[in-house]
Amino acid sequence: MCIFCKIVNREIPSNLVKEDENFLAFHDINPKAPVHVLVIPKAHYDSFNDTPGDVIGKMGIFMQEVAKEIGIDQSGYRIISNIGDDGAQEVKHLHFHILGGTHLKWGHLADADPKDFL
Ligand code: DGP
Repeated sequence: MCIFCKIVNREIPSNLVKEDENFLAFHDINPKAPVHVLVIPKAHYDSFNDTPGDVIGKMGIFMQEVAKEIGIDQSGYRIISNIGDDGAQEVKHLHFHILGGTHLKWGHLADADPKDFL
């Protein structure tokens, strides 16, 4: 069983932010911003690639509610889902990162010089 399924089953503790019948939101163990919340479906899907559209849609509504409840909906935030090897996905259970609580930087994300992409 994957680590996020264990969080769903309460076999591993998490710092919970919000829960409904389909989804969980909890604080990331290794925060990259003052606010760093992970949102996962209770059902296991390996990544965004494998997840039905209706689940993604419901997750979107749930994430809007999370952003409002943690008070970052007006100040702004970023949602990221890492997918597969090139996406640097570590945990193979669909999750979205909600990042905020400060003005986030935006820069190039690859090791190579951006000029090489042109
Ligand atoms: P990624 O798969 O690279 O999109 O990121 C996985 C994230 O999950 C990473 O930011 C750290 C977080 N994480 C991994 N294990 C745990 C855990 O047991 N508890 C919590 N709260 N977060 C975890």
